Formats: sequence, C-alpha cells, structure tokens
Amino acid sequence: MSLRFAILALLSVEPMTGYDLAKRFESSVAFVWHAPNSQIYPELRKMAADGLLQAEEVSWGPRGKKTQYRITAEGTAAFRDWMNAPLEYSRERDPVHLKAAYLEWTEPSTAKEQMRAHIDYHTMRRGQWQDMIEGLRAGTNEMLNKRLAATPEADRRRTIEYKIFTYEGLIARADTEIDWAKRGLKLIDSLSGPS
Ligand code: VNL
Repeated sequence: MSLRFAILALLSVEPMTGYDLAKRFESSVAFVWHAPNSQIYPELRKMAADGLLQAEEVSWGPRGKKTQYRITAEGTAAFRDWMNAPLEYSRERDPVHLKAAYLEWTEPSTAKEQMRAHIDYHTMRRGQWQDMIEGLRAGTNEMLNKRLAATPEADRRRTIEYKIFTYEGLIARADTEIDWAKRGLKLIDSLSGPS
C-alpha cells in the first residue's frame, strides 16, 4: 500500500515515464521502500485507473510512443493526506531474529558465520546510506536537485534536511544491528567454547 505513496513522492517533482520512474525509484526512495519493477509498473497503471495519475502518450524516438505519468490534483491531495495521517506500524517479520532464537540448532561455527554475514550486510548498507548523505549534502543527488529546482527557496532547507535525517536513522539502526551481531559472536563463544 505504501508503494503508491513512494511513487507519488517522486512524481510530485515532474511527470515521468514508467522506465524513468523505475530508474529514479531504484536510486532514491527504494532505500526506504524497496519494490521490484514487477510491482512498480502495475501499480502505475492502477494509480492511473484510480485517478491519482494521468497517463499520457508521448513520442519517443522517431516513431515510438511511451506512456508518461503525471500526478493529478487528486494524487497530490492523496499524498498530502497520507503524509498527515498518523504513523502505521507492522508487527515483526524478521527471519534473522527468528533464526537467532533457535541458534541451538546450528553448529557454533555456523552460527558465528551467520553473525559475521549479518555484520557484513549491515556494514555494506551503512556505507550506501553514508554515500547517499554525502550526495545529498554535496548537492550531487540528481533526484533531490530536481526536487529543489521545483521547490520555493524558503522550503529547500527542510526538503534537504529531512532526507538526511532519514538516512541517519537507517545508519543508527545498522549500527545497532552490527553491535548486536558482535554480542552474538561473544555469546556463541561463551556458550560453546571458541571454535
Ligand atoms: C529523494 C532524493 C529521496 C534522494 C530520497 O530518498 C533520496 C527525493 C528517500 O528527492 O525524493 O535518497
């Protein structure tokens, strides 16, 4: 359900073809709302059918045509309403923690390998988020630059700072995961002797 709001967030800047939207999505909002192209294209069609977007045929190349999606007044209102509604939470569905609860079913060496993989994964994600913050701060993020060009001067600072705030939250979470997995490594050793 949140997918359509992630799409509306991007289309609030300018109309895009499905292909351009999918590409931009991947390098911006996908870091907080991951969705494969196989969900994005059908969602765009549904949103047009629901009146949130207007689908327009635009020429592409010498004879080709492409569908471009433009946010409607209804789409803008739906995004604003959603933004102003209370936060929603979903209950945990985390295979890592599910497995952590039953590590007695593994060899200690396997359990430690999993903890190390957890550290590696979150270290990698942390790096991507750090790079994102650097691009947002340096003014080299293409999506943000387009958004800023369409944003009144008085709103630009908060438009930037809230994006940075988002990635800082993800980095803090990654740090917590890394610390937890390090504690896991120690715990596994203390329960089984070094392996
Ligand atoms: C935007 C740009 C959003 C860069 C992002 O993540 C991002 C945007 C939420 O302007 O919509 O990393």
